[in-house]
Amino acid sequence: MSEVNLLESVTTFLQRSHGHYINGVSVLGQENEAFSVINPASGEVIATVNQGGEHEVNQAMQAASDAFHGAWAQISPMERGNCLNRLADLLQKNSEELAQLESLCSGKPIQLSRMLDVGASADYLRYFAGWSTKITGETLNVSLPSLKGEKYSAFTRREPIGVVVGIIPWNFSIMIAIWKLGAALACGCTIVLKPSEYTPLTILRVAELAKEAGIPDGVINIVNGSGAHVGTSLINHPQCAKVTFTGSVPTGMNVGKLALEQGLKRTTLELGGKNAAAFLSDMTVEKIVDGILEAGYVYQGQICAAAERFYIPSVHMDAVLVLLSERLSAMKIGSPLDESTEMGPLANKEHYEKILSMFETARQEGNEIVHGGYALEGPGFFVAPTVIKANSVEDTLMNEETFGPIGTFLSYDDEEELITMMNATPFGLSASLWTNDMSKAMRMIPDIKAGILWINMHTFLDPAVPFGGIKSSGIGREFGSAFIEHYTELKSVMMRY
Ligand code: TXE
Repeated sequence: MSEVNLLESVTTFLQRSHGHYINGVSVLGQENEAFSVINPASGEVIATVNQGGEHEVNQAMQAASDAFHGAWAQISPMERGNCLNRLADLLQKNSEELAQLESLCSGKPIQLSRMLDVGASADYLRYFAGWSTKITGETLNVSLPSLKGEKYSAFTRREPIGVVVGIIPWNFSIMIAIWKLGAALACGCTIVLKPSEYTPLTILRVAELAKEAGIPDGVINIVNGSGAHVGTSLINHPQCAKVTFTGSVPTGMNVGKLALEQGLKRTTLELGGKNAAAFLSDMTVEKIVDGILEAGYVYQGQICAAAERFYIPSVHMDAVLVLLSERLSAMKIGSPLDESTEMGPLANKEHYEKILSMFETARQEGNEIVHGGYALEGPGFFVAPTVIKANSVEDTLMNEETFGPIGTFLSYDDEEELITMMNATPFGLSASLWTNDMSKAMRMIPDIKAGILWINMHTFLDPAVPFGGIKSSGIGREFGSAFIEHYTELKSVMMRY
């Protein structure tokens, strides 16, 4: 396979002047400053995007509020679902254009962009579309005394929460935005999205498709700019009823604190962690290595649910590290636009520098770098996939999220001790347990502290299965039916008659 040819629509889109998407129109905004979008595979500027300011924030929030009370409130739940289904159709119709844009901006291998940012996004939209007609309350039995023959009845309603602010990271610039907007729109909310400064482009194109899908103006708005400025202004805005955020733990904590201070605004936080993958001794070395590659190295490890801590039975440790190093050496690292590429660059320069400093930390702490641990030559932000053998659970690489292609390994002998080690973290987004002994797995499931636990698999998400973290990895759940309570308020109605 070879490098894909860029579509003309991709080149034309990149050459346009970019800013924001407000009330159904692409606008450049009033600010003079622009920031550059850099292709992480080459380090070159591929587009510029205008920075937003108070004016754009106010316009977008007003448009979202008007649509919430107006056009979006007028249409039936069925039609809301139809809108999301039509947007899913258009994502699929424009699949290659969107996938190429995503790969150019984020360094994601093109096959993954096609499968996840476009293919899975369409599936998520269709899932949320189905929920739009199924959001219900309950009727309740009331036990109040009836002194003069009066009767009582009560019911609950799930009412859309209002204007949602969605703050998006750079790792899945289409898919995570779709998670937020699909959930919001299915529940009858409207949304203002703030993409990451590193990947501000793709969702602007999706917003244009949303208009083509018949989603009324103002229902989806996008304001580009920095987190500290535009992100904070959106959260502070009086018309913001809820914030949904995906990103790093420190930023998420600040966002959550600010939203609470600004009038207990509802908040969903999906943050990172230091996820564990543990293999029991009945697994073969080959199966363990297959599992490690699935859990830790897809998309350069830049997936919040990916594993970074690997626990291997001591009897298998040496053989696992040898085979894993062989498999990583054979991995094709290169252009994200080459269909045979298995690993691309890190998504941006700051992240690349952070990963290089993590290699340094591991060396300083006396960890053994079994494979990789260095930057690759040439332009772009490429590093070698890396395998580190830790000395103890205390080591930095066993505790701090790298968000890169770095697996840190520790051996164990005792399965009781294994669970204690897996849980010894302030985070709890995901974990995986790998064994052929399902009876043992079933007994261990309640003791492993994570929002999502995989058995013999890792990182796979499905719209029907709730996703979110415990402890410092977040608040709230996306998908399943769980998202509904985060995008609606529960109103109780009591009646005497
Ligand atoms: O993330 P941030 P950054 C990790 C990863 C990476 C590190 C930093 O380790 O190296 O975080 O990346 C917006 N108020 N993850 O700086 O800060 C910001 O503009 C409101 C893990 O990109 O979390 C962007 O849109 N918003 C992660 C979004 O928040 C603010 C995915 C995420 O930015 C803000 C990405 C503020 N004060 C990075 N400050 C995961 N676990 O999924 C920033 N933002």
